[in-house]
Amino acid sequence: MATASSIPSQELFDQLPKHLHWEAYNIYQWEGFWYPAAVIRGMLAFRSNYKARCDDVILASSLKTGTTWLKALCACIMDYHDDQLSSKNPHLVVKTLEYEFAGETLNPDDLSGMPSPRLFHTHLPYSALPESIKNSESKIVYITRNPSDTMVSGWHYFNKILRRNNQDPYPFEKEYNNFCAGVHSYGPFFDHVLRYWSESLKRPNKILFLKYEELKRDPKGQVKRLASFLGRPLAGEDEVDKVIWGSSFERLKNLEVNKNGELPFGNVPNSAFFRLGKVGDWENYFTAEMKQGLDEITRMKLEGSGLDFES
Ligand code: PAP
Repeated sequence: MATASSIPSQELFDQLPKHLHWEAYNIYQWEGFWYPAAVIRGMLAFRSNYKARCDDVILASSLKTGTTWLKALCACIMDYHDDQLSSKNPHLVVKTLEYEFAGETLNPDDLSGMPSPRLFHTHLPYSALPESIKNSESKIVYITRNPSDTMVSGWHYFNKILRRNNQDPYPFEKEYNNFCAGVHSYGPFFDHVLRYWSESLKRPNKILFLKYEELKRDPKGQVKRLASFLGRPLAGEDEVDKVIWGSSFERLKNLEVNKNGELPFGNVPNSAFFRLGKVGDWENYFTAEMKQGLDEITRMKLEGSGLDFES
């Protein structure tokens, strides 16, 4: 197996464009996107070792766009008699593959021994996925969120996990500028979103494209759409309601495991994934100029794509 640690060397990273992320660690530009070194190693091991099955389901998202919610929703839909979420954080129920490969906590034998259908997640952009995922019948569900709320959510998250020792919060404006420039983990945000969007238009049976705001506005309609796409149509309104409640922010945030637990990698507190869970919190942080600036970038990037965001 090409292990995560065997590729690539630090010398190779030293030759890549790099950026000091949150005064904490470097992120590197690789094939057009920015990642920490461990994620690049994990991505390469994932690519060389993952063999997709036709009934795999891969959830995909950039950071802070609804990953935790989508993991919980799909866990409820695919496994709703066995409520794993009551005792496990959604990130342990549905694992993010490049992190597992980076930590060498998953190997090809574990993967091949898993019963079907397998449910996984990745933050990788479409272009970086293993060929076997792109070319097989396996399904992909992508979730995105309006860029302003995504940026604000990320600023809170990294303040919580990277600025623990009574440090001042990272300057909001700096993070805003990095986000707008696309220099952030798994960024540029718009390149990430647009490729999944265009693939979902080309192959709607392969890729389902969801928006955080639509899920908030019409949870019943979106949950039914998701369940049908996964080949698990829900029998009646009761089942739809069970999925909505089972994966809801209010329920998950208040579970003991998410109030006090920690993820095994990086000592990330589970509570860091449940902050506010609302649409429009950007209003409490952005100046009028900031909103105008990011809206203008959004308009330019999305022009002609048919995609839009609600904020
Ligand atoms: P990740 O990419 O690091 O896994 P992700 O789950 O995408 O993070 O983003 C976290 C955001 O989703 C948080 O948003 P906020 O900062 O604006 O509050 C978090 O509160 C929100 N979130 C987590 N779980 C749910 C849920 N079940 N329903 C709605 N929003 C949720």
